[in-house]
Amino acid sequence: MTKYNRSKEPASSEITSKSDYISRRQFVKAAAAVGGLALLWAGRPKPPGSEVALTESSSATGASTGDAPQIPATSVPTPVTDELGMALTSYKDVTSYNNYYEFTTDKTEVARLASDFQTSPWQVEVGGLVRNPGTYDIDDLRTKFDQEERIYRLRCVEAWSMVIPWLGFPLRKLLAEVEPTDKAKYVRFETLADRSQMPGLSAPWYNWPYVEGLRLDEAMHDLTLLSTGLYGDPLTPQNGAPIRLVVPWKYGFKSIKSIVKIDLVEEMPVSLWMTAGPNEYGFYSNVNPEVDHPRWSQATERRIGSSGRIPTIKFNGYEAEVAHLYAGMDLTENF
Ligand SMILES: Nc1nc2c(c(=O)[nH]1)N[C@H]1C(S)=C(S)[C@@H](COP(=O)(O)O)O[C@H]1N2
Ligand SMILES: [Mo]
Repeated sequence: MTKYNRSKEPASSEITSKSDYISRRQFVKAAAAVGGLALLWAGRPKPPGSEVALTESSSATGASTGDAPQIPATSVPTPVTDELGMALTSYKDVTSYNNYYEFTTDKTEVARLASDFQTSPWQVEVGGLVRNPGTYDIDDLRTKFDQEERIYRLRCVEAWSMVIPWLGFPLRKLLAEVEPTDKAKYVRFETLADRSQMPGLSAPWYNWPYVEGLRLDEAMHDLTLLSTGLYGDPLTPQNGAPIRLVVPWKYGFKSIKSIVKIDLVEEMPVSLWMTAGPNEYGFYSNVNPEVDHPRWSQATERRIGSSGRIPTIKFNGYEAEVAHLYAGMDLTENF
């Protein structure tokens, strides 16, 4: 699997050493082998100059390459940034600044409180309005479906964001396996709720278990991922091990962690956040800089690991891929 430099990646123009060069070549090979990443990158619009140069001679120093092997350049970029040229958030930040209310509402304490969370054995029950209900072991899910790498922006409703290289497989592959019936219109997801392991469950003002939902067409979209890892490793407990949803064009809370149950249903599921604050958190929760949260603006965001604020992009930058799902809908009404 891809070998990542887990600290903040230098800009490609700063990379000069041969060992970096070689490890970056291995990156490219791994990415190409995995396939998903290469395809994802190849198919997406790139701003001018965002292409990562892969030949040593193109490094900014112009230093002699000596007897370095001359490997031909390839058009497959290494996973240093997302497709918009935004740097990956460091592994440390991704795994130490987390929202996981079953453990605590203190983002910097989740990792510690979740460190002993039992994520094996683990089963996911898939049922409801399907022809082939089934209980899947996490190990079977990992081997049954090819694990792809997907670099996605994660935009929390609280107006901070990250760029994360996930591992996983599209949810649509699992849904195809269980065969939703014609009656199925929505997918409902549920997180484990184990009071012996999750101290945050003692907060009585949340309607546990954590529940989330998607419309069936949103769930079938190729961007919608069931993630089992990040930075080439299995998920850490604080990031939702052993399996969590990632829906990159929606606010982060839709990306439900540590899933134990997936049901195909006819009615729109009521999520934990819809119950907690119906005026603040809607079912759709698409990232939208034009619709403010009642208590703060959604026009800008704080990228973790950087200073200052950057503009928030409609649908978190995935508008070309997903806007058609909401054609004719009032996105202020359906927030
Ligand atoms: N079960 C569960 N899933 C959850 C949450 C949670 O508290 N419980 N928090 C959500 C929120 S608000 C965000 S922003 C993301 C954070 O994911 P990360 O910690 O992997 O960055 O997880 C989401 N999934
Ligand atoms: Mo969030």
